[in-house]
Amino acid sequence: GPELRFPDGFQWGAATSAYQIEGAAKDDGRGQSVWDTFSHTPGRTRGGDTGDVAADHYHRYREDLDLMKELGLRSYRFSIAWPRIQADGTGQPNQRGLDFYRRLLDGLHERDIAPMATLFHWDLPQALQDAGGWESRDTAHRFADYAATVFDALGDRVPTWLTVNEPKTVVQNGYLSGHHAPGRNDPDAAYLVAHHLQLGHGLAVQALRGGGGTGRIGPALNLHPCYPADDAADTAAATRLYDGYENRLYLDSILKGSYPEDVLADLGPDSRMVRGIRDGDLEIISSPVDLLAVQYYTPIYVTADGDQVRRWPTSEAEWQQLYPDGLFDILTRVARDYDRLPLSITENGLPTPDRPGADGSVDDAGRISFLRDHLTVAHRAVAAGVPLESFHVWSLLDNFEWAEGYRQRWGLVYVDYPSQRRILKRSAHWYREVIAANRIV
Ligand code: GCO
Repeated sequence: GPELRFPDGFQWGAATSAYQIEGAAKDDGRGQSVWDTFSHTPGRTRGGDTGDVAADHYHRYREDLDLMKELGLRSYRFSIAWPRIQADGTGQPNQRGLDFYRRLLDGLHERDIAPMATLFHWDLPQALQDAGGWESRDTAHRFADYAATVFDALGDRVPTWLTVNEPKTVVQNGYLSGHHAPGRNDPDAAYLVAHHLQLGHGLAVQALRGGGGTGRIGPALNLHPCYPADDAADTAAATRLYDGYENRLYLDSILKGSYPEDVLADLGPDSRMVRGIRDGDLEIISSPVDLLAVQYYTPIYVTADGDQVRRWPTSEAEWQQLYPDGLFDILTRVARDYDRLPLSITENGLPTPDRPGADGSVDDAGRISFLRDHLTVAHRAVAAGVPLESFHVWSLLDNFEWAEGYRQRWGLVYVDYPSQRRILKRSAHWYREVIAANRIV
């Protein structure tokens, strides 16, 4: 077939997040986060798993940096744990927490790997949750203060910042289904939280610009292309509204400065969200960004009743249907509808039932074919003119998969948790070849 070569300088990467890999939950003055509380609450995570130790990356980051180098990564996306920087979410920064990220950043620079730092990947300081969490408008201001602190301390070392990771997941999993922290089941609160997360995003963008930061900044959104399950007119209408809640509620506000009318009408004027929008908020939320980070895992098929149905085979994560073309649809759509902003794919990946074989190797053929299929689609999008700069596999390492605990393995690198030994899976060896060749192999 044709050579699927990527543009020169394409940023091949892998992604992680702090609570999922760091462990060291009490080290160096780290405060408690909502995920510590949640995972330590009986019944919340599979097998009672917590992030207390995780992949022990806080202590093993040098070894992990060497693994990244071995893979040939050009970009590494990680997150900064707010409770390491401000144990209670406010006030003077904790120098030891900042020092950890400074050491990590130095290690990346020594290895010529570009850092991409996420400011918030769900580990809200528990003290802020106790004061209302993202239901409280003040949390958005606390987030901007924290962001400004991090920009001051680490800005010379970070070329690209991401603000809030997947605000939608906090809304849907944290406040609708409740299977993520803080474990709430309150639709009216959920959409107020959506507004405040986006307000926090916009205030953080302003903090970077206001502080004279030179780095680029943007949001990290998990986008779900929504398709009608049949040809009926009702199904088309239901799919359109579903798309509003999944995609436009975040894209239109951040990139166009307005919330989608259909979603606002559906929420109604008495909803806490609609009542919580103040004059000027949408100007803040739509402060100009430098890039859009897209995370793609699955499409959604919608029925006339506005329910989801399964149409394609699912992965070990039962919410994930395997449909690579959805990535093409979402990339071309955002490139078309949102001013051709530079795009990064900051997460894409698959859980597989990995186990070392008799010779100690881990043969994750399913992950290789998943990534090959999605990269083929990404390549097609680039050929169609989509300004795509980077691709980050979720994830570098096996890690704490939130409510699923450690059983689901998403890494290119296998982690044997009892010994904390790392093993490059077959997909890691394959990805190294892709990066070296700058094309799909
Ligand atoms: C995210 C993701 C990751 C997950 C991955 C697999 O939102 O950034 O939830 O943290 O581990 O998506 O589910």
